[in-house]
Amino acid sequence: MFEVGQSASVELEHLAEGGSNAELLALSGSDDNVYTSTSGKGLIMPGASDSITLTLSPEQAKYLSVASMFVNTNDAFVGETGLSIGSLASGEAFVMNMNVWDSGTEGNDELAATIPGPAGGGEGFNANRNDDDKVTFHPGIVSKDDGLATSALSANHRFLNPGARITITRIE
Ligand SMILES: [Ca+2]
Ligand SMILES: [Ca+2]
Repeated sequence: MFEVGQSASVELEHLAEGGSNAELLALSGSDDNVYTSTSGKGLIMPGASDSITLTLSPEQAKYLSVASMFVNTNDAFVGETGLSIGSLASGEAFVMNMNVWDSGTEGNDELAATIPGPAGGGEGFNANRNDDDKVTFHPGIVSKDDGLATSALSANHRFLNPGARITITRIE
């Protein structure tokens, strides 16, 4: 789904900037490397969780990638790419913390006009790339409380890595 230090795909740009997963999900119909795809139920609030069940053959689908926009940021997302799941035994579970990544497709200006979601209500995806065009660790946000006067964000929008925890359980 992504490679650290490389350009994000346009599909990932849609997710990171605007929260749309439709473009990534559509790859299972057009990209031979994507066996299947599915969506969560929607917004996951801090401390909350979601559960998704996938039916697949371990011979055909040995790797799992997962990503979600980090709301109230320019282009942050949380996720992991290419998690090896082919050797999980029935009943076995795998837990890991997931990093917050900067998709590198939009500068972290924190302006209301460029941040969709409740804090900004601004633009989601646009096709321009005015950041370093590399997926990197997200440096976090500054916020208006910490000196960025033009920021639409306040101290309670700040975050630290990791951004989420995933548990993968093979159930049969
Ligand atoms: Ca960025
Ligand atoms: Ca963009």
